Amino acid sequence: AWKKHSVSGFSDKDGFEKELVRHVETTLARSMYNCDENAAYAASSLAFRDRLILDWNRTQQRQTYRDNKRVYYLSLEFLMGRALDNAMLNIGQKDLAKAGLSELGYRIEDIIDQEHDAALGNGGLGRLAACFLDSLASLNYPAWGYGLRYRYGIFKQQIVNGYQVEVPDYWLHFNPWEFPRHDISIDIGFHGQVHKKTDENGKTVTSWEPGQMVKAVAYDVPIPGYDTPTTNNLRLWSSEAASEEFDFQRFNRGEYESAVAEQQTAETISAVLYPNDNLDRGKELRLKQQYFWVAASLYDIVRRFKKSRRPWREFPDQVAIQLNDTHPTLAVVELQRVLIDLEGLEWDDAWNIVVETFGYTNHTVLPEALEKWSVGLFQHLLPRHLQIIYDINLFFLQKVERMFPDDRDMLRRISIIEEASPKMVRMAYLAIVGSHKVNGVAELHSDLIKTTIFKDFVAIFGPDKFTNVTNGITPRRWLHQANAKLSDLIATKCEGNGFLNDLTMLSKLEKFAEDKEFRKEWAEIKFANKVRLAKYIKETMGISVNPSALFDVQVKRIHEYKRQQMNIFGVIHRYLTLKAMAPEKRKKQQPRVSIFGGKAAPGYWMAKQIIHLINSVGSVVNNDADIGDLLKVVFIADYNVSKAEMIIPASDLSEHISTAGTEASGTSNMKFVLNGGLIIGTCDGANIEITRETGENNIFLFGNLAEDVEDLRHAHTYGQHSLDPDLVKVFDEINKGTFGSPEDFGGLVASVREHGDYYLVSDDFHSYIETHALVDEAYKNQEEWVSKCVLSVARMGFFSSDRCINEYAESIWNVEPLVVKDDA
Ligand code: 26Q
Repeated sequence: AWKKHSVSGFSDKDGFEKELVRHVETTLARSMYNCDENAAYAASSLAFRDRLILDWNRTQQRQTYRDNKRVYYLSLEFLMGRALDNAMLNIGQKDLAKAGLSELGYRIEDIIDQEHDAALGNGGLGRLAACFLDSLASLNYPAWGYGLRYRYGIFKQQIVNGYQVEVPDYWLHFNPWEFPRHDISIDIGFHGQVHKKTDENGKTVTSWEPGQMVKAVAYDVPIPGYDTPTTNNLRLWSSEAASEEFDFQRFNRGEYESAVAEQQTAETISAVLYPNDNLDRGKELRLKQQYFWVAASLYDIVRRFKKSRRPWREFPDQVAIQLNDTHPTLAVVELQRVLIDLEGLEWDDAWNIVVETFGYTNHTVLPEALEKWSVGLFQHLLPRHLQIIYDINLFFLQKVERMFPDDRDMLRRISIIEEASPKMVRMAYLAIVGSHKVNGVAELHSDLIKTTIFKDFVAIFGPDKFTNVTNGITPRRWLHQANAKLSDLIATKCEGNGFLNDLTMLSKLEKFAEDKEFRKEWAEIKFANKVRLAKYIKETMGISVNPSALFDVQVKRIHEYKRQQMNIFGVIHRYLTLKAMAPEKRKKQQPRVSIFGGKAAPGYWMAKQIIHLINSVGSVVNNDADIGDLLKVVFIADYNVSKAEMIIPASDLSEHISTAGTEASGTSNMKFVLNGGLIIGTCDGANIEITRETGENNIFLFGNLAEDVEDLRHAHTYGQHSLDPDLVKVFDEINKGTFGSPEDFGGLVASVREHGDYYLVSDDFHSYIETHALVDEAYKNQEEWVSKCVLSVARMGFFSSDRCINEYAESIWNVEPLVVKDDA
């Protein structure tokens, strides 16, 4: 029978140790006398992996046998981070492993630390996909993720002389968490010709004869749920040369070199994750990646459906496919192609199936991030798909013309093909037309897409097609795993660990916000987390920071819209203010550590200048004897999931300060609050809902509102832009050379001064500085500060990705959990 937790865990710590030793001695062919931490990590992983496999097989058998509707989450990014810690916790056997490892002479933290992050994503969108997989499994939904098995994840960031340097992230030297399925391989076509024939019934049959074939090979990754035997599957596709036979013939013809070259070309498709976050740069290889992944995934899904021998019209009753942004939108076209060209369905019947099957999640309103591909590129790479897109567009335009016969401009605005030169395919429009639901990721964002970029589509399809599902995070990784001590303390006041499955149970903490003893324990945990981070900073950068100082953290991708530049300008302002003070007064100021982290896209020049400025300010401020511990500036290199697990629990204050209306949701804001930190932020994305849930007194909001942004930008363009006087002082100091050659930061200053200040740094600066002063004031009263933190955590239940996944399941997918208590 299925127990509440994993059926397949170890019986006891000795059972675990035995398996660990067996893997060291046989699988790894080493001796226990020569077993370093890395080998102990490998063996521990193999031991836990064996346990997962049993649950995984049973879950898959059960799902196949019951044949309920399944969810397929298509995402080009899965930012998974480490797997061992997560597997131990989800199985419920980390304590046992800790005891076993300790008996063998290892500290479990050191073993966990050996693992290389699986970094197959850029930032928010990729990490969201990973949180969703955790929730889908934990809630027992029959669900698969589909993605690409990149050979290189997001680059590793080094800081050299204050500048970002990118190093490739080859992560597959040893990866026990994936299972190659060489038997599951699919040939994917590109290029070639389209043929039209008339069959014996007079019906036109279209076929595509590709000019190039590439083979997709499946690699499966088990996704364990928390406190349940459900273990779902993440299938990642790897590209290989299509047919060895083909190469062999060429080899025999003496074309060895060109055969090898072709093989390498094929392997290139899944070689590297594009490191752009919120930016579209129409590269041909990226479109190839998208089609390769989408075609392989759909082939797999369709094959699974066909085994059930149901009629095609039941496809949407068995299959829900979610498009994580527009990156997989070709799936809409590919399914239509399969149904009409290969399965012989009529256009309308096929199209109804397609639309019922897909849901589309939008993650951005930034114009530079909205995907477009040139018609010419499509014609060259996917000629048959281009025809189908034209047909989809034709039928759509005809419908709109009937609805709005007098609005001539409407057709131009909503056409899937943008009539520019070159002509472009607008992927978001294709995704909307091809899906039955479109959702944004936080309330403000979902409202904005309805009133701005997709306004016409609301008029055409009606408001019910558009919905909101506010993002969430998994409390397993982001509380239980990252902050075990806080999680344990919470458990003592919330009747045990139940809050990890039902985060609304955190509300039981509310009554302890005024409990002195509880606050003391709470504060001690925060302090210990800060000590751990301070130690890391000392060891990796040689900078001493005082763990009693206020830790002010901004960690996320570097982007002008996220406004790290405003943060560092604010730090400079603080530095100048401290310098100008009489020593007596200075001594009384609140000590602070400003912590930054995040990667810049390699081609994003302005983002790289921001990193350089932060580091340059750090080397001046950190070595100024007048300042001492009152202000330190630290840039932590190579921010990633495992670093986030260390940094977030150590924050007192975190910064979520995007120009209002630009950050679709943000999810780290939720992680910081859940770990007992407060936020300084703008009225943007999920900050607004966090405020509503936790209370206005427990967040430091500042700045202009989204509704005012357009007018402010307009004013800038017409010269009505008087720079904030405090910001002018900051610029003057930069230009004096205090932080190195002013030319190095010329772009940053000019973007505010000369180029219209698109992100409203100057407009928000005063309110930002004032609000930081309020933070200093509030932090002086530690009792009250901690009580704000406790209240906030108590009110964070809404932001679990479990709530979020249940909303998708009900309002978009129409799927139900497969309850595992009774055995199938
Ligand atoms: C597009 C075309 C070509 C190459 C790359 C891309 C590309 C890649 C990644 C475009 C966008 C992304 C990532 C976007 C992203 O992470 N968006 C974030 O999604 C989070 C989850 O919903 C939100 O919380 C953030 O607000 C949003 O910025």
